Amino acid sequence: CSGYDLWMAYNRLSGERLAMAEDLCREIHVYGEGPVMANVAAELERGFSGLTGEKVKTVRLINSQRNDSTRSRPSIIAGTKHSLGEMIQGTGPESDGSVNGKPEAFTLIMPGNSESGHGGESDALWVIGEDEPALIYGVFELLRRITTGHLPEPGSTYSGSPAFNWRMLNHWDNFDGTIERGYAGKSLWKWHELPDRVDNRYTDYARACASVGLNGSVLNNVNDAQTVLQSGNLRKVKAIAQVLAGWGIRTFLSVNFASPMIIGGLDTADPLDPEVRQWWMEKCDEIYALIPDFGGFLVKADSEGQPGPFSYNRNHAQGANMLARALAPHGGVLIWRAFVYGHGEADRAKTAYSTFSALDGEFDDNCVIQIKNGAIDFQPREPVHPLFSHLHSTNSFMEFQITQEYLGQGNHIVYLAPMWKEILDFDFASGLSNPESPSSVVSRLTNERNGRITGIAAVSNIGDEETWCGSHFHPLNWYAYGRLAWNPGLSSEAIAEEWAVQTFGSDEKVIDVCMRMLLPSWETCINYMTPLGLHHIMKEGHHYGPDPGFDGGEREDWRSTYYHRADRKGLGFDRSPTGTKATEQYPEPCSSLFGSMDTCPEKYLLWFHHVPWDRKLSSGRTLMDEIEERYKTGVSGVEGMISHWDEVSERIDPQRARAVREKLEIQLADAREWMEVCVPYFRSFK
Ligand code: BDP
Repeated sequence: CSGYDLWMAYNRLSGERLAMAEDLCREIHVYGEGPVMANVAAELERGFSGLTGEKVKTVRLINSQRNDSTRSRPSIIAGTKHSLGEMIQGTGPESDGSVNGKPEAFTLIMPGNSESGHGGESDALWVIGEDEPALIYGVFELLRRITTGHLPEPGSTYSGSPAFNWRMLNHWDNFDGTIERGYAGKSLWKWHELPDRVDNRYTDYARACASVGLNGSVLNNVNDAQTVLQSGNLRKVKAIAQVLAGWGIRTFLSVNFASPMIIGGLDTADPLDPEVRQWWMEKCDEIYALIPDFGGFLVKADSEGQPGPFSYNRNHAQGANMLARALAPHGGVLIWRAFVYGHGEADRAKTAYSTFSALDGEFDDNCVIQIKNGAIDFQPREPVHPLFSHLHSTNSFMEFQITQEYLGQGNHIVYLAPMWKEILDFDFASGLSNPESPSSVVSRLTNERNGRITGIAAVSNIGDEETWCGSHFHPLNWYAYGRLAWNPGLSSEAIAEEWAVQTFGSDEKVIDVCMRMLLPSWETCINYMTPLGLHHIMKEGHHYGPDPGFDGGEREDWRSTYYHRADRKGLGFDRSPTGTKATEQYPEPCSSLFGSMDTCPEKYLLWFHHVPWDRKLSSGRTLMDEIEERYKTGVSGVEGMISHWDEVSERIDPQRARAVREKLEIQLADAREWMEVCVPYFRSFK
């Protein structure tokens, strides 16, 4: 197995699951026409052919103007509310097929049992989509449930709809084919071949995204957007957008704020300049004429050297609104990143909050502020970004990073769903994990009051390697991100298990080992890299491997020593009221909880406090001894992953077994290096 098929391998089932799949695919009718419907029919055919091991030939795409001569006894009927029309009012199953009117919502209606007395189409399994994307999600849900053995009960109805309106991948792909922070080969997008040659891989990418419910894709890097809006490039974008649209995915672009100067020949990019506004309006007209379902723009402005409104003495709201107004007539969304720092704050962690909380309420309705999960930069663990507690009148998206820039990149197997859930479930009203609370991050982000736009984004880990993401296990994080974006209530366990069954098959021993490797892997990584709230002590620039002593380079806030602040007295960054007061950016009770060394959760201790070396922690050990213990635990965690894998490697095809073993060996060597570098380094201060 090369890994190319990801979690859509559709391996032949056995036993009861096989019998069920065979029964279900007897005759499949898909009602509708057009590219999405054709894709739905093709996926059902592909899925059932794989799952049953026999070529399924009975998938028929039926024009909505139903011709009675085609009447037979289908086993699956799939369509949208619109394409099924009258069929779901009365003549079909007892349910009216209502999918609660929400966009992208689907319903699966299971056939009744044989005694139910229904004949004809009532014996069919119905997949009904509120709209075309919904039908795609319904079909993938069905295929997933058959594969994992979780079909709803006979006669029951199951409905699904997404928690967030926008579920996006952000690609940091450059036009020269490289990927910023990409660890899985080159970019998927072959710009030099487009638009004439449209690689098949775009379709498989879109299928994979759609299978987990993703519906937006930003094609290019926020740092490589100077020329994307040139007309020739837009025609290339259109070719990709057409493929993605067939799977319910809208295309977005990262744009450079100075585009009117770089490609438009103007001498300013001032957001209040009429010519600049006009330029953007015309550019948007051009884009939408080519790509009518274009999603919108993502902008990194006044951050790490990217141009922005500051050059003209304008603020972020003025910059964002100008672009939003050019997109608004077409229904486009403007996503503006909150990743800003380096404008005179003593603590980098505080900048985004101070900048954007002051502008709450000033952004247009089609603007969104996209905020990284933590206030620094995708560290192995960060406390939640305080800005999520504060934007009351501004749309905001969560930004996660799937690509493991700071977590061992393409080499370390680290399952990230537990990290994302820790952030999403965080409750500002208690400082604990409580997703149900109205003040939890997830409640705040998904609350649709006043027609807000809701969404979640993540920086992709996808490249053109055979496994797509760097190893056979790395696609799990793409999968898990999509599943959580659809339903943040899913557990990390459930997601890992369904991924493993779809990827490796249903051998219980293999699944059990995958779970034992994956579930603790994030804590293991934190232990061998940055325990107890340490952060940003990686090697400079590429961020792989330890360099806690790094004290050079151009910026103070890129140095390891800036973050850990080790000295004779202790270790950690004092962000409490005796330090930079970053803890005061959190609402109570979090502000007090984090602000005191006595109440601060140990996982964030060195993030918020400068802690004396001899302070006793909850284990009874001193800070220094606890640090050493954590690094050791991290290393033995990886040793454990290897011995688990060895238990089942013979039950897995040799190619994948070997490839995973090799990655684990690298991970172990790296974990040891982290321990061997960091423990003596920190001890040297005592
Ligand atoms: C940092 C990356 C850098 C990105 C930046 C960003 O090191 O490559 O450009 O984030 O998010 O994590 O813009």
